[in-house]
Amino acid sequence: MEKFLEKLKSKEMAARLRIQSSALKAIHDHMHLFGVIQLVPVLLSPITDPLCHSVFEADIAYYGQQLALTKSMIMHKQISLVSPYTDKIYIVSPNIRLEKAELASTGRHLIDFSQVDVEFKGKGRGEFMGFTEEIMKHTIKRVLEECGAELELLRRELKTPKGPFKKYDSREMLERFGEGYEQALSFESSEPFWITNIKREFYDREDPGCPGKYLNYDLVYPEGFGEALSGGERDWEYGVLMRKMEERGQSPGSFAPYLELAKRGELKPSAGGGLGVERLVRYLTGTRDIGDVGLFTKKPGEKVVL
Ligand code: ASN
Repeated sequence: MEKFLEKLKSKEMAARLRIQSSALKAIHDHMHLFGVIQLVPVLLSPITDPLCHSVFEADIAYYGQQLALTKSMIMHKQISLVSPYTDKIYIVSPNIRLEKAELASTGRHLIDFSQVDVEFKGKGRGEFMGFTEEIMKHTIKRVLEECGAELELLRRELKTPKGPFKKYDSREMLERFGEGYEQALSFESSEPFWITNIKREFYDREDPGCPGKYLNYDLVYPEGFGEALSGGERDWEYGVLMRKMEERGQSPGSFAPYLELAKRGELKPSAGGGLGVERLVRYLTGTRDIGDVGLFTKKPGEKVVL
């Protein structure tokens, strides 16, 4: 409790919260300007993101039904675009991922965090990546304009990136730097950059003309701050989704309503991604430990105080 109170009452925490508030307002303004419709988050559902790494499950039994706490709204994003009248959506979405304790020391993992989750119907990765670069530049610019005193208090030197952000293929980077390529590149970069073509979840689109190539991307912060956003073009066809689930050993029964919509031809091509809110604040404020960026942050394996 002492440690929590000290964090809660600190000047630095107040400065970080003001910067977070300014950044979120800048993001909402940008979305509004481009006609992206805000949805409210889904916290509980029979389906959620399978994720490509293992976490403890967070399920709740309710009147004989098994419901999962949201790991990400990826499938709900695709489903919301079934409407012929909606083509661009976003949500500030809380996600629960009960990560293993080993991840506590990365400085960037929480078990309860929020992401700005975005999806555009009928768009490809080029358009989505361009939009993301603009929102990132606009947000940093706004924080610099509005939060000079707070940045100074935190001794953070922040610059608006010039862009366009560089793009690196994950396989080439793996050969050059080995498994830790993302972090190695992050440390040697001074502007945010993209990693493309990452083997990941069944919903990330595989290039039909080039099997094994993924039309997805991660946006990575410079100065060693690591991943900012992950996303991709999506697969939407029933047969393709079924094949990819099978390849990953995932049971179609766990995604039944989503697959039913795919089978009916209701899902549509789209591209999107999710920008982690706490990671954004971590970068903007130059805070190395993500546990310090918010009031109620929960790191993997640590006792939850509040
Ligand atoms: N939000 C991410 C996406 O749109 C998915 C995730 O967070 N796992 O691709």
